[in-house]
Amino acid sequence: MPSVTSRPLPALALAVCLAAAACSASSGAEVVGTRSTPRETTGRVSPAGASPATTSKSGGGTTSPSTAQRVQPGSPEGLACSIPHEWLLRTWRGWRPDRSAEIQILPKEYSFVGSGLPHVGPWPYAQDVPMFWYGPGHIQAQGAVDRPVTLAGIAPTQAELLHFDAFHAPDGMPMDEAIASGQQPPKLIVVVVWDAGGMDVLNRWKGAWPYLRSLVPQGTWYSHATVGSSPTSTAQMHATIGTGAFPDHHGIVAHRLRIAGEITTPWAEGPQWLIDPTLADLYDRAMGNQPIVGELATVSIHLGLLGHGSMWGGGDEDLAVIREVANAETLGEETFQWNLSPILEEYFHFPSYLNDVPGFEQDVQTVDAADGRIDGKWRSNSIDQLLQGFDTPARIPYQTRVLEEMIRREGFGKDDVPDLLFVNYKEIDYISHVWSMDSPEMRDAVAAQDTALKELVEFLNQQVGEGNWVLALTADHGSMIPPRVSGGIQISPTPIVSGINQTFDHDADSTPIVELVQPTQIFVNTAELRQNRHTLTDVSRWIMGLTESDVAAPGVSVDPAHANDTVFQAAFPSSIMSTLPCLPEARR
Ligand SMILES: [Ca+2]
Ligand SMILES: [Ca+2]
Ligand SMILES: [Ca+2]
Ligand SMILES: [Zn+2]
Repeated sequence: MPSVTSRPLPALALAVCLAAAACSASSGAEVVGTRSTPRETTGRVSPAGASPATTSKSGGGTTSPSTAQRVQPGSPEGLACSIPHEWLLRTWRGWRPDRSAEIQILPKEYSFVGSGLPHVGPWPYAQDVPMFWYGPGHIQAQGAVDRPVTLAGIAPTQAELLHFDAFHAPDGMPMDEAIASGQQPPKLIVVVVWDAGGMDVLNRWKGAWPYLRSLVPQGTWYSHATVGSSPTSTAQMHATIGTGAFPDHHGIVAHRLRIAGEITTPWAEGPQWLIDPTLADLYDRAMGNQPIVGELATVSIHLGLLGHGSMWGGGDEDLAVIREVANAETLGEETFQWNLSPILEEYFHFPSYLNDVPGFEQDVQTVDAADGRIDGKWRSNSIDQLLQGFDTPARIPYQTRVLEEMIRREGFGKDDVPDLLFVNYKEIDYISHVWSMDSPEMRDAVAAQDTALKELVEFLNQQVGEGNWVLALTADHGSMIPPRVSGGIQISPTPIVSGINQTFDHDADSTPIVELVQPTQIFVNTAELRQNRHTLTDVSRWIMGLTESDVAAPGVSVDPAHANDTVFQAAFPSSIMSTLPCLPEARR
């Protein structure tokens, strides 16, 4: 893990800022798409501090009278309305009253709650993603398109490519600009997710993806593509890609969610917490389950791309391949074999021959040799200690060969019934958490993904045939810019938990008020809070007072000049989002 210091070199921060699309987004004017529905109008944030609630006090001319009357500056409503509108909208789309946490917490930008460099929140570094469509004969060869789009637009775009009119995405709008006029359905659509491969990652390593760059003019590249909801973690964003719905509709709201009062994880019981059907669920069933539908991924939280398999009434057992540790302690824990957990095997089919695909040792050797010495190390990292090489970029060419074997053996794209294939590549995400997006390890990973993309395109041209397939490439979220570069600080959840319990819990029973602190949310035992005669607003106000010295993680030195600076931009009870005067979208 990179060491965390409290303050950066300003020059370095500026340099990364200039390189990153995200920074221009924060200072740019809002761009409103002409073809979006209200729910998806999105992409660029409005300038921070320009919202009605913050300008009302100084008599700013943009204040709407009704907003000024109804929101008190400094109140929870005032704080919520003071953050950029697009960030608030994303937060609302990511929240459900029955499943999500009770308090929203928004650290000041680039600071973060927790460890392992999370990529969770409404900020551009987490939200800005690549969105590229490619497929001669099906996709317009036009390069960049400006209209803002979100991940919820992928499923309805696939539906249009398939001429599948019965699919109505709850939230997303099709990316019509991408579709060539008069196109007929391709034999195969492949959706590829570079997990955590946001625009900041690609902009930081501009020279590492020459092949993708060379494809851009031959396809359609959305230069204002965002996730569209917050929190931004893997499970819910894969489900948004699959369903065309935001988490408030599809129900996979975060990596921790409440089901019947208990906090659990999204795929603990298989696909059943995913409320909406995916495009694949509905299209496959409508076609009599004749299409070949499958996903090659890493862990079960990636399966929101694919859907419910035979759990969806009338659906069949689609192909699903992951490599998850049984009863894993974290959602990302991987093992050596491709597999499916017993609960997933009830609804999906696992093609076991994929474990026989050879050549991984050679892939590891290539990574070892790339740094100039065959010494068991990838750069300075012991390959053995990185899941015997699977946590190095060696997994990328290997997984691509596994994918090709699956396409060949299962017959994806072989006949005229269009098929759907979904792929998650996880190496960029792993590197972002361990070495950061600013590391040379990340450069290696992006370069390996680019090489694998070339390999896949050439394979599909040969196997399925040029002009017979479409590829969509995106990311489920971005990666955190590390504190030494961004100037953000690490906020430890421990003093937040103990502080809330000490301040508000005096009834001397053994039930604490705080159930769980997450990067942008806090789960609260509201009954316990009520018994202590306190409210979520009381707790939110207390959070707003926390300073850098209050929340320092163990072993992190606090810059004395900033020790008394507060660390949160906003904290408010989640439920107020439904009635905020500054969020009319919530009342439509
Ligand atoms: Ca199916
Ligand atoms: Ca080496
Ligand atoms: Ca087919
Ligand atoms: Zn992810």
